[in-house]
Amino acid sequence: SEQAPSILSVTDFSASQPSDRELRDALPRLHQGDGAGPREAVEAILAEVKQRGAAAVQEFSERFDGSRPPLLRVPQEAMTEALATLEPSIREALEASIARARAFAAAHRPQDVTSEFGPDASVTMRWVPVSRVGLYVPGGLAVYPSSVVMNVVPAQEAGVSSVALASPPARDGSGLPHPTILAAAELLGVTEVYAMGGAQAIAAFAYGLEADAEAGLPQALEPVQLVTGPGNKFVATAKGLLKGIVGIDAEAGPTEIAIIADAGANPEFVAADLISQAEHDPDAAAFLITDSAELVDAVRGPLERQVAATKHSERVRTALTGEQSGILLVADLDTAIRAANLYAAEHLEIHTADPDAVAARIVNAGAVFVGEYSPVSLGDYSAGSNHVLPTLGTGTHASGLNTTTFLKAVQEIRYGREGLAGVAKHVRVLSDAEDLPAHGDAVDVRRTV
Ligand code: HSO
Ligand code: ZN
Repeated sequence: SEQAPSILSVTDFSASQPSDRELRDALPRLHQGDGAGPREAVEAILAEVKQRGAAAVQEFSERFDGSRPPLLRVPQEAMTEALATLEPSIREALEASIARARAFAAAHRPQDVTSEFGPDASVTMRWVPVSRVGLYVPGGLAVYPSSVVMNVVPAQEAGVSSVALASPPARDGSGLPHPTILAAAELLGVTEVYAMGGAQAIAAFAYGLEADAEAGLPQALEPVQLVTGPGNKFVATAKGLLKGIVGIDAEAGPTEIAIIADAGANPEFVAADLISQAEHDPDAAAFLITDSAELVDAVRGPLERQVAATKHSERVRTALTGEQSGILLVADLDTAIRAANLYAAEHLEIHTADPDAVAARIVNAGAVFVGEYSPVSLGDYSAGSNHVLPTLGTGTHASGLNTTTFLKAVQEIRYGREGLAGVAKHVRVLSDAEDLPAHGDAVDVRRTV
């Protein structure tokens, strides 16, 4: 048989002190083709949905998802039925992850804060939830009821009053999203659910859809102000193109895991965790950073054995042999930490003798998993943290989905006659300096009456 390409090729910097530039160049990253993406196709879809509404959404579902949902709006009976027939152990597990996610999200509702600048002068920062949001839950290779939880819970804890959810029709002929998706939504009290996916779903959220009984849309879909949730290339491109009309969260790319491990790390754990995220997608990234040549050797056996035994072996092997995955061997933990910060992984695990000390020095990562008993898959489902996280290095400036994603900060200015008089001369001077004298006049007119 043909020789398979090797899993996780090694870049060896153990005998040198690489500069940031050298480290950055050595990071495993997927080099996307021409970068154009499906832009033209998506532009056409957006225009059609804008013009023809629900009927166009139905047609695109038929073309891309293989089934034309007779009902675009999922009827309440289907929601109730999905929850009633949900396997009890799945319900129990979902309820447990909802409870932790809710406690975590509730803790991050920011306080309104007022800054006083004298008896008659203050400014208040007031946090206001986005009025209406559209949450997208992908179909594709897997079914993600956990993503329903991760999107809905922080929106609810932020106080969003209107939550709509979209997910593509499953390929089971029902024309509805997968029953576990519906059950999770029902469990969370989200009743406005649409059987639609891809770019057409994002367009429907941004533009809204007029009621269309023939398309199974008895009431209009009102436009939303913010769309969140992961999706494929078409969804990401649509979000990018609609950014001016609707708010979006980060455009999530394929899953990434990086692990910083030292000589004391357990190679079985390291291998299992790299494989767990590689399971998502042939484009998923798995990156081991270590100062131990012994660990590089020790992880080989467990990797080969676990990859061969795992259910999605082929997908995992593709991900682990891809240019986006690899092992970086460095001289010391300082360099490992530097590499991790340059990489800015969606998920970073720390398997070292003092994981807290390493974690304290991590500044770029979507989420940090501290110590070898905090695997990423715990965070994917049940830790209480969110699993919608920045990928492709955007962890340098972006945050994972959280309560504040669904809030806006409105600044309230509250000055009285005296308070205004206290700064009037400065406004006058600055408005003249900018050659905008009417600005100063608007203050002075209040001093002369
Ligand atoms: N690791 C994925 C989330 C997920 N895993 C959902 C399992 N289900 C992206 O962070
Ligand atoms: Zn996962």
